[in-house]
Amino acid sequence: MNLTHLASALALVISATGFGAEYLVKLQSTDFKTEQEFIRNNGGVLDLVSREGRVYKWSTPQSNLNMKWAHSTQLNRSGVEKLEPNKRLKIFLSPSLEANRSQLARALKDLNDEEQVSPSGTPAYPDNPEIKKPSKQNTGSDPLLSKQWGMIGTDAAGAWKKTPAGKDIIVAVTDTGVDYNHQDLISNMWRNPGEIPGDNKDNDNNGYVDDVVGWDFAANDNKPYDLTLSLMDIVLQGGNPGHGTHVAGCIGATLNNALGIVGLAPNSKIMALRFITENGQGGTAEAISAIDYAANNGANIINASWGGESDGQTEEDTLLREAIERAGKKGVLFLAAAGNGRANAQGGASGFDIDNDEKPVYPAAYDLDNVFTVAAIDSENNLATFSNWGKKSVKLAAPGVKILSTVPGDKYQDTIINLGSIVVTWDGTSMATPHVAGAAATVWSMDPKATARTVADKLMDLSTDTAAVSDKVASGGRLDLHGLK
Ligand SMILES: [Ca+2]
Ligand SMILES: [Ca+2]
Ligand SMILES: [Ca+2]
Repeated sequence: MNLTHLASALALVISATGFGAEYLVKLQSTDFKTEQEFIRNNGGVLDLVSREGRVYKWSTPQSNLNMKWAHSTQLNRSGVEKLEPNKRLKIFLSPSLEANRSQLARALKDLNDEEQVSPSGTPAYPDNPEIKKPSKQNTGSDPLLSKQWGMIGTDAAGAWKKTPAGKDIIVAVTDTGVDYNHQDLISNMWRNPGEIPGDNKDNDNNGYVDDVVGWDFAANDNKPYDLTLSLMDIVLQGGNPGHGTHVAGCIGATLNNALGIVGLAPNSKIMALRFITENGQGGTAEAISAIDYAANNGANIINASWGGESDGQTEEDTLLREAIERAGKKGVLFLAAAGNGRANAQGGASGFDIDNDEKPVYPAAYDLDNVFTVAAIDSENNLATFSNWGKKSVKLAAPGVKILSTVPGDKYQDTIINLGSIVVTWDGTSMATPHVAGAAATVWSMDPKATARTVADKLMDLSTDTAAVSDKVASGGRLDLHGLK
């Protein structure tokens, strides 16, 4: 292959992956005429992302577009209200996984040569298993509860006695998917009441066929399964599979089923909305669709253990912001992780900054009434070494270091990888946030007519003053349900 051939092959790969060629367009109207006019003027393909938001994903064959070009006169802006890049959003990975990635790759390669780990390209579990119905479970105490320091430190058990523990509250997990058949989650998955499973029809007419437990916006299917790759792929490809299942367990794992762990709101329901792939990234377009779905299908709370950096041009983030605002108008509380930038500040890879007030991470730093942002503490009440903070933009600190929760295949983990010399634990503001989402569901279930704002205020009031975060978060404290009345 000569150089010219190589160059054209590369160009094909670039345009096929869509990077640089996908935009979000807000049109003045969603009528056929306006859509057609845009395509006639500018070419490419429009896919509807949000009817209420009038947002489309515009895929254009011209892979060399940039915002400068888009703002220039070459784009026909007739009928166009806004145009933004379809930015990549990332889950906030375990910082120790991030920091040890190259070392781990070397160690795993050695093990791989000895055939001790499954080779690259082998999923740990088949994707998209049939969605099972819950069956009757045993009763008995949960054997791993004594190891859940986040439940103990927030007096979750006390709150379960004083409240309906999240009953009738729906929490949408927007993430890498959820193992909806996990033995400790299956009974607490949201079941779409208007949908008849497996009849290939959109019974409730919400635009999604057979959406029984949620939707997969990354793969566009009705099985938002948390696809888990081999350890090698996790390390090489930058993902953190099992992330969404781990988040879901912190919120709503089943109480007293004689199995595993408990979530902070063990009577709440988990709506699984996958928009981040097994490689740890998802598009803003898919995030907007997932947020709309949650708000339109009855979710009270959205958990967002993900985000993106801002380049300071806040106008480029307005369509994600508008989606969260729309959800707010429908009464939805949006829980956002502050980000894990501090680890990077200590010499790791490039990433997020420490102080969200100074250098905002989105959606964490959106100044919206229904956005509630969470930092992470460890079991000694120190601010986690990696946790972002923000006296204005971050509200509360919650448990986020070495968190024990559910992972795909009926398993439980507080440690992702232990190779002896390298130990990677389940850490992150990603884990702190679902603790608060669960606490919010538990508080909300005491008074289902309460608003997102009053539930959030109550969590602030209940927080316990904590020295390490007194100047770092708005409440000056950590999540605590001990004083709940
Ligand atoms: Ca449907
Ligand atoms: Ca799927
Ligand atoms: Ca359990």
